[in-house]
Amino acid sequence: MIDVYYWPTPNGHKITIFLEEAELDYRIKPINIGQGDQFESAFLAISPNNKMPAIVDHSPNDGGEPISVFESGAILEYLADKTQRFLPTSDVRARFNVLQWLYWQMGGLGPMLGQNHHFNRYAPEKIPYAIERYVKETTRLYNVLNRQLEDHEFIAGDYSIADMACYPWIVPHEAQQQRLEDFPALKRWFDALGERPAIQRAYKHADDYRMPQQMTDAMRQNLFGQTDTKPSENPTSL
Ligand SMILES: N[C@@H](CCC(=O)N[C@@H](CS)C(=O)NCC(=O)O)C(=O)O
Repeated sequence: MIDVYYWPTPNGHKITIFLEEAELDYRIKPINIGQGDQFESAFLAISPNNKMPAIVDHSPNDGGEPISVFESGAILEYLADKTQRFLPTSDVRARFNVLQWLYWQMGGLGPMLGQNHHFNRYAPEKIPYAIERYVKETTRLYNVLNRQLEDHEFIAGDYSIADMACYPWIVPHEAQQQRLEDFPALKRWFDALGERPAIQRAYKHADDYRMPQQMTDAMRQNLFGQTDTKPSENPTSL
């Protein structure tokens, strides 16, 4: 059994996608990041960076004590190693082809699109320079992915953890001010992945854990207070 510390964000969806694709037994431990659950000490013991997702695998392959992993890229790699699926094991070229795209997602696509979301949707003031910077960077990254997908069915060889890592970040393309029609190969890949039953099952979890549409001040403080303690309970720390 695997416990998944989860909230329905792009990084959270990556993990439920893998677990559904591999049909592993798992249970969701919701971490309501608007409410500040990420600052609870029991969660910090698993995920010291106070961010979800994280997992605890209660039956690791070595038969030993439970293993906990934080950082979505590391979790995907762990699960791929555990199941020997969605990441080549012995072919070094194929393995690192997947890993280079996984780390491209972790170091580029995710953080940059996260800033796009922040300045477009959440920032209390609209800062044109910041919005333009991250929308343009999003477009550049979409073009990188589009070019890769022009002559590849999936991002890196067979369907892999690289696809699982990138897909959830393309789902909110409209909010990121992107038109998928401008990226035909990316659109073809995106539509094909959206048909996968495992991805559809993974996204169903989101229905159970919706954030309210309107962000309250306390939610804002918990999400963007930039402290490592629960800021909504200590507003003077802001
Ligand atoms: N690099 C991390 C990023 C995780 C991340 O940014 N999680 C966000 C939600 S998508 C979070 O937990 N935010 C809560 C906070 O910053 O307090 C990963 O890929 O796991």
